[in-house]
Amino acid sequence: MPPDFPIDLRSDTVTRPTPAMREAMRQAEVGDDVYGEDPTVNRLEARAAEIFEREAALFVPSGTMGNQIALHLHTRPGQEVVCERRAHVYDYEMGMPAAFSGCLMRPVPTPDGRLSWDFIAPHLHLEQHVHQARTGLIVLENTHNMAGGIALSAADGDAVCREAHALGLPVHLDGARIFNAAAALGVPVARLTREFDSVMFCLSKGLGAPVGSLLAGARSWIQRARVVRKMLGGGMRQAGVLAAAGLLALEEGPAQLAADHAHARLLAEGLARLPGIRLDPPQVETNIVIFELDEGMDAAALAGRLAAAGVRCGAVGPRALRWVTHRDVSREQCAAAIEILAGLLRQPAGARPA
Ligand code: TLP
Repeated sequence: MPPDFPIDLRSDTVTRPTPAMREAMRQAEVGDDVYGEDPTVNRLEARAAEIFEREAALFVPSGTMGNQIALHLHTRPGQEVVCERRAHVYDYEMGMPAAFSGCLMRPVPTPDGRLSWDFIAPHLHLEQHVHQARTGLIVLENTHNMAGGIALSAADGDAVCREAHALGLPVHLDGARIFNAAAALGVPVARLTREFDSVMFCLSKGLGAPVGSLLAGARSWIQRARVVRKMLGGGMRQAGVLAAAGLLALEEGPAQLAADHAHARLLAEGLARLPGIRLDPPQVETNIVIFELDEGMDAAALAGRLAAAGVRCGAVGPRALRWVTHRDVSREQCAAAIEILAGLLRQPAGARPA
């Protein structure tokens, strides 16, 4: 049977709610969450806090809002936030650290996205210098999206938190895909995130919910986060219809991720065999495959040709493409995506298929 088209590898955010999620949404008990009266939201927040072994959690509309609430609470205007050079908080959150929290980002380059203490330490400003902004926060990302979905181990996270805390610096985790890291490493999310001051994770990526992320942390910190969520217009009223899907994503989503990771490995192995493409398959640890094109090739143009042939993906650099696996792409679709790309690479860029 031919695979379904289009094959959408743009992101794991493109999944549609399952029939079970739709049914749970239909049946969801709701109330006004701004008054704390939505029983389904309250259940989701309690369950997230339990899974992450934290005092409390807060349902937010998006990962971006969750990260920016955390940044706002951990910093003061005029401070710096240290992150890895390709971090989502730096490149993809609309300048909100500056716009909303008055902070400057201090992006730190690393060869592979692993922001260890040795990379961080030279960029810290601990004293209030007359010329330099003081460091207010460190942000790690796990998995690291634009570093090819690499998973940071519990030891990696613990080490940064230990050193930062010894200097009185908080550390926030952008754990949009922390369940992918947990699946890849075989370690529970509570263990991977234990030492961080706050954690954001998304229900709306590999776990398959239509909307939503959570912040987890200490009870008093989450109470303050609730206030900042309202400032940002994130008070969602009868959000139980969304939380109902989120609860299913939280309970049943993680089991799906091993298949997504196997599909990403299949893609990586297929891509590595194609001419003009550079990628080291063992570097693909989770559901994100980023690959480089040889000199003279144009990623945006190739993405356009792929889309015309039924494979949707994004250019993440002038010569880099990102393919992301998720519950709505099958093994057959992954195999077909490789075949389609192989066919395009055999044709000169301007040629039309017969
Ligand atoms: N990432 C999206 C795009 O914004 C790039 C994607 O398609 O991967 N942290 C990380 C590590 C993320 O990858 C994302 C989304 C977010 C935060 C923000 O989540 P949302 O989209 O819910 O605001």
